[in-house]
Amino acid sequence: MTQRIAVLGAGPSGLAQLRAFDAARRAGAEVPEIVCFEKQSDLGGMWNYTWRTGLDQHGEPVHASMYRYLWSNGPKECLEFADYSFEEHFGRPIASYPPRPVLRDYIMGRIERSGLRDQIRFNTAVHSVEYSEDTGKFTVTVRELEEDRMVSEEFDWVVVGTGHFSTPNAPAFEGLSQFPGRVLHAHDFRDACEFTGKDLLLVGSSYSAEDIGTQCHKYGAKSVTFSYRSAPMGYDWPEAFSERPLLLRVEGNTAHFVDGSSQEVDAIILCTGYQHHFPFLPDELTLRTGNRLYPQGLYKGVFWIDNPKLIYLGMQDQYYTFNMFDAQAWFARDVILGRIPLPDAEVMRADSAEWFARENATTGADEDIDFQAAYVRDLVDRTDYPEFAIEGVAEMFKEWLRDKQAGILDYRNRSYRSAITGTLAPPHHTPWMEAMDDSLEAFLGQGEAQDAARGKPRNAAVAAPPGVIPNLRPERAPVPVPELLRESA
Ligand code: FAD
Ligand code: NA7
Repeated sequence: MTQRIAVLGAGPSGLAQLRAFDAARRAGAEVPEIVCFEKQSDLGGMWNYTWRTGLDQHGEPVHASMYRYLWSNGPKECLEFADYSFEEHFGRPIASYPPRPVLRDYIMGRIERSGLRDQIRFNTAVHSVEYSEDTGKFTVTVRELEEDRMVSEEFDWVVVGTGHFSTPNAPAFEGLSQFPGRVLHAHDFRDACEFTGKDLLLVGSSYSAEDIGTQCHKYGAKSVTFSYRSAPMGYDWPEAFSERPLLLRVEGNTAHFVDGSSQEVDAIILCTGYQHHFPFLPDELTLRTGNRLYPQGLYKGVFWIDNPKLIYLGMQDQYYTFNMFDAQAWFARDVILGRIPLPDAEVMRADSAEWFARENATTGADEDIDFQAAYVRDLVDRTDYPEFAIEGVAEMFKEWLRDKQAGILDYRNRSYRSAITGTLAPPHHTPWMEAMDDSLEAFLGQGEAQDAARGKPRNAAVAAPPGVIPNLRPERAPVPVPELLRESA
């Protein structure tokens, strides 16, 4: 009898699983029946925007943590699918840092062109997964949201691709309940314009703090104060920004920090990260981990060692994203198809422990990047996922870190070379700080919409001499192309 696979979630991870099986089917393999359950009404996962916060119209938790005007926080060349380039999707090269709708379009394009939409049951929230030792099968119970009906089906395999940046980690601080301004977690942040003219306090010192802080500055916040627990971000911040140690308490509008300093603030945004949260899984199948590069309990970062018919995709902290999810999905596919045998539990545990120790031994971001590159390499080498320059991409990530150090408000104006097509991305028509319109049309257009928004003539992209990426800020000299990117041409 044909095996059945339940894929939970139609974000980049779940969709990678659909694409992996489709690639095998196109190559002549007989593949299992796949049903993908997605509680949203469309595919794209986190990359779908909604104005909603809290619970959705069906009473389900809103998944989205992305906000208006969000632009990719890393070069698109670092996440490009090895089997579907940006150039193939858009028909021409595009700039390295697209806004959210452009990346969503790219994610969706690969699935639409493969005709895989039919495998997804939208408006269907997974409510429970149970495993029977007797039958060796999972019972997946979903709520069909539009009909408000519970339905159960049996599956041989379950692939969890429900993401881990949706359930806030929201610590309490003394005095917050009396604070006269708005207090929210990054998960509920939607529109920087709400904070124009305000003094903001952002607790946290990672991606959300950095991105929400710089975005609020871009849209007119008066000041942005970051409060860190472990270490400041340490960028060369413009005057409107400051970094303070951890928030101690709030009295009225005054935020007090552990070093005795204080600051008047109008609103507080907790950029304190997320929890891995799987309310639909029983205890014995639940992954419990912090946001780290090698969560424990998983073989090759995907197979639940205690019951390897349960697969988790995308549960790692992420430098690599879409291409890593693909590498995982191809590996999972080949195990399911019987092409790759799984070793016994003890061997899986030892392998996992080795990777875990290796992650613990890394010091600093460059080594973390190399660690994740090695992990992706380990997976890609075991399947027929198209080869891509994984180590070259790692060097791009390091370059990206240096770009951010050089200018936290400028780094998105840089260009990178595709590891898939070899094309160097053209500069965007508008510097990021002046690009107020994040629509796909404005991004792919010639910059007229941005000119109108800025109310001034366009700072046209100047043709650069070979080997030089034009930097669109007029007051700065052109930036030399890093050696490593030129070499990979
Ligand atoms: P998700 O994209 O989160 O998708 C999970 C899917 O599962 C969703 O569609 C959800 O509706 C569905 N789901 C959840 N629970 C259920 C359920 N019970 N039943 C049915 N369906 C369910 N990555 C980058 O590469 N570049 C960036 O610039 C970037 N910026 C980010 C900014 C923010 C604010 C956040 C939060 C993340 C960002 N990321 C970025 C990381 C991003 O999460 C990944 O790119 C990617 O979306 C992860 O894919 P996923 O499929 O694992 O999870
Ligand atoms: P991260 O990267 O997990 O970072 C969480 C941050 O929150 C980090 O700076 C933590 O400090 C801080 N944190 C966590 N708990 C606390 C408490 N109790 N008090 C103070 N500070 C705390 O999450 P992000 O939301 O920034 O990024 C997640 C994804 O969203 C990412 O992929 C992005 O692209 C967007 P620490 O450094 O651990 O001391």
